[in-house]
Amino acid sequence: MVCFHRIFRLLVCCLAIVVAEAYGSLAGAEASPLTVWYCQPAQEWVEALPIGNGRLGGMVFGGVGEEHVQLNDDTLWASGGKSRVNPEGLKALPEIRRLLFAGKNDEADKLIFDAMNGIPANIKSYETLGDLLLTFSDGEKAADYRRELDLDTGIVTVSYRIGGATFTREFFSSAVDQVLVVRLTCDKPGRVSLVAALDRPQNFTTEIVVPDTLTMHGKLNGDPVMKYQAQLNVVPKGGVLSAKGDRLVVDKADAATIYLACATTYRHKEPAATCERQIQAAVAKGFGAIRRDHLADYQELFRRVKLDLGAGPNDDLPTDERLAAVAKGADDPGLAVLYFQFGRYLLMSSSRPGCLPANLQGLWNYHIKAPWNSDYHTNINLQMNYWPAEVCNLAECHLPLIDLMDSLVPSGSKTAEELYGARGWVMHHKTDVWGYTVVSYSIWPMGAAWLCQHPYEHYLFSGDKEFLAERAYPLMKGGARFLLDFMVEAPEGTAVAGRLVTAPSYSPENQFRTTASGQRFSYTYAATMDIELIHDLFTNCIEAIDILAADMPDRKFDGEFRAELVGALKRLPPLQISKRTGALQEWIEDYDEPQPRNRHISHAFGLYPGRMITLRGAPELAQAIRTSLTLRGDSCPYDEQADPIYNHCGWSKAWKALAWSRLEDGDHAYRLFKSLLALGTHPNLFNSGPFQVDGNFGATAAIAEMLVQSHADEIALLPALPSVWSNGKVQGLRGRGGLEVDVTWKNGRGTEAVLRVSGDRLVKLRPPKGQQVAEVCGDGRTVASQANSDGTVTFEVNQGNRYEITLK
Ligand code: FUC
Repeated sequence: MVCFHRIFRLLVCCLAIVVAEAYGSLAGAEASPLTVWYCQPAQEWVEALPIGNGRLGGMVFGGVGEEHVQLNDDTLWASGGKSRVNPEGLKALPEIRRLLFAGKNDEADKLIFDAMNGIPANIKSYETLGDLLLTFSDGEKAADYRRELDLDTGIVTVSYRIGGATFTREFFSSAVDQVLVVRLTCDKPGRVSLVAALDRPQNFTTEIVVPDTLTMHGKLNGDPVMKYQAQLNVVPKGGVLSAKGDRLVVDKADAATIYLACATTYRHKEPAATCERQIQAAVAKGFGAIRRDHLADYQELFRRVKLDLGAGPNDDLPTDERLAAVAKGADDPGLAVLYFQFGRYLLMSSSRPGCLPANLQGLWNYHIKAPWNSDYHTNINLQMNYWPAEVCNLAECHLPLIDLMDSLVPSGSKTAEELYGARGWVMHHKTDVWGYTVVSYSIWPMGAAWLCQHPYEHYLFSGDKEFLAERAYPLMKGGARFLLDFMVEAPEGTAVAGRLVTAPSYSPENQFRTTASGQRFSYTYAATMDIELIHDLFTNCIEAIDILAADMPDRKFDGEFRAELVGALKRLPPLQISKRTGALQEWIEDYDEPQPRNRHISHAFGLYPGRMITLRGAPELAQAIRTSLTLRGDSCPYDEQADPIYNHCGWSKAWKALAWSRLEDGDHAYRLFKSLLALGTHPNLFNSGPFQVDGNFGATAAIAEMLVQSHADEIALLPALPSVWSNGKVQGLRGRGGLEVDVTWKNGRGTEAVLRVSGDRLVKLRPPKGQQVAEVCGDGRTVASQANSDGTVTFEVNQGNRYEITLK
């Protein structure tokens, strides 16, 4: 049968093109809507614009007389030396458990603190590389100033006019050529004059090596081994290049290109030689070719996803003014699009294959000792960094995280054995690039279990069985193996006697009060999040085993391990719903909560990012977690007494927005997103408090989750569409099972969707609330589909095909 809807749409589309040609396009022809821009230079670091190629980053301030680019290299981590397990830990473990089960929490807490902390008990900081400083002789006064980051090109541009001359600077970090590039031009000849210098807060030496080459090198803070080297070359067009002290001077050139390279001993035996090689190659290749290759590489990733939420009254305002308007209550759909694409930009810029994963600040950090060391926190923050990776079509940017996990397995296995007498691998709530897996102040041996969700998700989205067999499953199996050994049977007298439980157990960064003493405690047994994490990992492992077994000649694979997992799953305690409040309990016992508005929502793991609590699969639990989220509220105090700047916790709002999206309450999810924009966003769109990139990534994932979901064995279209986004279109989001999804909606109702599929399979599609699927077309023909009683339709799709779905 021919698809009539499709023909009708084609006609409408042709008509629209004719009308647009006649009257001119409605979209402004000048600035790309995907531009973050300002009318003034940055005064503060959180106003500067980030660039990055996954490892080499910069923050561009854009001053007229003084340009400042703060620099980062992803490997600039001071090493803490080899970390060790506390030798007292394993001996103390049985006693700690006995005390916890007996409700003697104060004694347990003390023993945990004395016996379990790793040596050293903390890690060292990720450090700034320093600063590139350019001084211009034309003074500060300029007209028509503009500073922008075009997300469609990954290029920051600063432009201004002095007298009759227009000056333009371009900045980008090339993933192809591994150099950071600055291009300085003027539309009048001989007007580019500057002095270039490198600087650092401490531990550095700068020198001119040959007349066009400036280097900076040194060691890291208190570090015996790590050395870094940066090299800067200036290539002027016309004019004169000279050296003065440790600075390069360009006089009266028509244009100049600056190349900056950096290498450290983390990856390179001879960092200086690496820099020299990279710079020589860049100079030989030339600016035009480097820029062209950067664009090709960058746009191949960036342009995979398009989002349009319709026009708004503030579309033509600079970004800081748009943010200020949102803070006063305005809705700005275009700013939401910008924020979403900025999140994708940040991931592409801080996490490319072969680089280290995005840390707490992504790649960008101006400190020697950063807030929380700009490290990897694995009790929410690192995972959140990667929530947009798959759904927002940047799957390769996920790989650095999986590489980091591989690198943690040797030390994580040692820690498992020495601290818990367990097989498999474990890590706690912090790590660095040096394999830190021991306890750092809180015993939370669930870091590996949570991280193990990531390689499995990478498989689920792609369907790449080789990746599943060779990379994902071994990591997951090791994580599960640890938990099987770590869990113990809850003794008589406890709330869940006879069940398998974690002990000690901790619900990240929250505390409870037991009725017995009224004192606050952190440690217990079987915190809800542990049960959810274990359920997730074990279920994923069982699924993975079955998938891999299906391809074996005898259909057998890891059968004994599978049986162990199935047995343990049956013995996990059920999640508990409070008889007092109807909320999902955060702990196994219905403890009193001294911080009812705590920013963490660890027990919501099962809802997002987990799959244990789905709206239709587990309605009672879904209702209970809805109650928990309601009680928790939408603000997220870090600490009631702390400086309010710490209290915006963007990551917490982003997580809550994701949870409400999974509960299909788009307006509530949007409220949280808006509050994150209004209260938790710096002028440069970085997530605020002390900058943490997790909030950016979490909110990016939340926007995707409002539009398309695929966690409950179905593709749900517009499951949590906020009412303010009544018209829009998204293209290129990914769904689990090798799908790419486009959806268009008008007046709050879906009109059509497109699926591109990379494998033969059955698709179960859930239309937006109150709507139905009118027709599914593949190759211009109607595809037979079956309507299910739960409102979904099921149809078969074939590899490489495109399916058009009409909604009614
Ligand atoms: C966790 C959070 C804090 C902060 C830190 C980096 O400890 O509880 O709010 O985000 O990570």
